Amino acid sequence: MADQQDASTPDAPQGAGRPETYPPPPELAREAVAQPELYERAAEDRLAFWADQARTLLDWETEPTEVLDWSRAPFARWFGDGRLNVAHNCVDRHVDAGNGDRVAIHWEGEPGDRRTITYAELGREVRRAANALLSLGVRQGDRVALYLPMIPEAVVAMLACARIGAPHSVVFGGFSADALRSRVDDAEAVVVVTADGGYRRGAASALKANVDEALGDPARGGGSVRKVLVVRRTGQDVAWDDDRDVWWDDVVDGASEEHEAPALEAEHPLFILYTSGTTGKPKGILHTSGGYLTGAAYTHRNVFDVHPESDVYWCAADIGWVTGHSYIVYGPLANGVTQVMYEGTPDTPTRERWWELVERYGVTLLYTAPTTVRTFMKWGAELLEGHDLSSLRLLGSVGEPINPEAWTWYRTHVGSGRTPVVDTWWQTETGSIMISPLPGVTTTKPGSAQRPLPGVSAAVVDDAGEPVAPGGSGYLVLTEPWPSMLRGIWGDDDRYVETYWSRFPGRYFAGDGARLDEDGDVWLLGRVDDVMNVSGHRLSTAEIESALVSHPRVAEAAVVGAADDTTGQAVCAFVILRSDGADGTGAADGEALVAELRNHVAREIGPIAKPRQVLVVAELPKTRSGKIMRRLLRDVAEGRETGDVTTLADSSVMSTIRSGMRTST
Ligand code: 6R9
Repeated sequence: MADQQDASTPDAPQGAGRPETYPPPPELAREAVAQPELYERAAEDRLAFWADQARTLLDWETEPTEVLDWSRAPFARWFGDGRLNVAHNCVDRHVDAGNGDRVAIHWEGEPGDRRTITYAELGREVRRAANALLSLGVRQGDRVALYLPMIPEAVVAMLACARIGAPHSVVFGGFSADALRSRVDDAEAVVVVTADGGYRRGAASALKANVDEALGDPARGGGSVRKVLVVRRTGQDVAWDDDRDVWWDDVVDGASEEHEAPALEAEHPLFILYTSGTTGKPKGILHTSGGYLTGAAYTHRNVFDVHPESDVYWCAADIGWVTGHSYIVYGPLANGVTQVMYEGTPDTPTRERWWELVERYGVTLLYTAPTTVRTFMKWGAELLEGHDLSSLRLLGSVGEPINPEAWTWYRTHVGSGRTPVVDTWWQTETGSIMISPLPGVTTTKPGSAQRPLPGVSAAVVDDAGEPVAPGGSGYLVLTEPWPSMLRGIWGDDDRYVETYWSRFPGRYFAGDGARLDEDGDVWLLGRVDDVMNVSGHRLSTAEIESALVSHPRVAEAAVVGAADDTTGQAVCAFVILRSDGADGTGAADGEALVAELRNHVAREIGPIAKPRQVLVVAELPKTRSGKIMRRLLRDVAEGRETGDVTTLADSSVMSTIRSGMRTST
């Protein structure tokens, strides 16, 4: 394949007959922040290693002498006698160290408006916002819900909450009024910070209107929310309740710039972030201060090889997800790096928007999701060709397994065939990256997240909880507590114990399937509910999707296991074709192509994996964070009514798929 040849030009992949691997570029190996002895130090004394990270990466008002208190396992306390202020660590201390003029955020709105914010300016804005929240009656320990677009005020609001010790609960701006209501209610938030709207795909979304709907008629009372603080972003008309609503401009701009950051206990709650579980009710994942910030700063620094004086970092996530929390706000700012923040979608106004941003700001480190990489693949590499992407030196991936084709395309076309790609596995619950290559140390292997980071202990175990041997597959568990681990599920201790610590007592059950290869590297196989069992063989949806995407006609694929009378489950595949497909004519569509794709999978993985059905579709149902909702595809494959579609980014996708199927049969 052309892609692979390109990938091998600057540094030849190692090994013949095995998957291609890429050793770190020699200069990076010499100069990277993380060197091989990091693994040795962590292995020698894990707790001393973490204590050392906490002390060296963070500024403590009272340095901790305790490391881990696991006496009430699985409820952990890390650095329990330490005191610090998270916002001080993310902003003020960089100004105190003489770096106030360093750009913290190069922000770009979707319509093209720009703001450059230095650490000194960010500090003033955070202190003003902290005073404004206090003036609205927010007290230490009160929860504040944030429902905002990707604008600097989102970062400011999070840090202002952190500064005064009011845990925030960020609700993704694409969520509905219903979703917002249930999260506000569960956390009993006293203030909601929102905006009139935000820009996405050329249109202004209606955030304030959703807040109004979520909170209902204030006259009825009953809810916990006392004030709604509204940032003016789009200027659109909004309904207004004089008693409840206040403009950000009115209360923040005029507030004092003076605010003494209180030293809070290391275990003071920092935020709640809701994530979906296997049941309908979202789980409020609770993170606290000292351990979380240690994990975020440590992983950001070492996985992205951060050099704050020279790097320009861009994490293209939304602050509504944990990736935005740990790798837009807390990790990067704790490390004092300069970053790019972008409000909108990659195709507005053109499909070259990202590459213009990389060029304009000289982005050196880029972190995004496989689904985005595959979208760029679908659009075609030509779109990148007119852009100078030579500033990029490291690429990261997160959110789902990245198939080797997408990994290789990312490295070849975005990374000009020379940058390391780090595939980072972690979860809302883990708070920070757990499994990932270290860019100056690890010889990377497309498609594998490879090894637990120094200080992290993971294993792949079978049904009985026994570690599998190299070559085996099973369940991913974390075998020792870690500083940025969740401290619980908000208001539901039993569910915390039950969900994460009961399947394999004493170990954290991640809910992901994984395989260990012959080298002992970890390959994530998707959620265990996405692992299929076909005639007694364990097959991963991700593995078959990867095989499908390796076919030149396929841009994206989603595979589900559908009930089958003979084989237990059967493989059912949904594929989107590439617009720049091999023959370009679409002539081989229809039955011939379906047969070809089925055979292709059989060739790539084995006849057992051959899909029973391949359905060509125009779109796949995805959550707003880009995860394919296989549950809905399973409904289609099994001929059922589609279940709850409220978390879909585009709720019309399912009817498109169904009507497409009707016309094709
Ligand atoms: C950070 C984030 C967590 C789930 C996780 C897993 C999947 C995340 C992955 C990955 C394979 C990776 N996941 N990173 N799977 N390789 N590099 O995405 O958090 O939204 O809580 O999702 O995402 O299935 O269990 P969250």
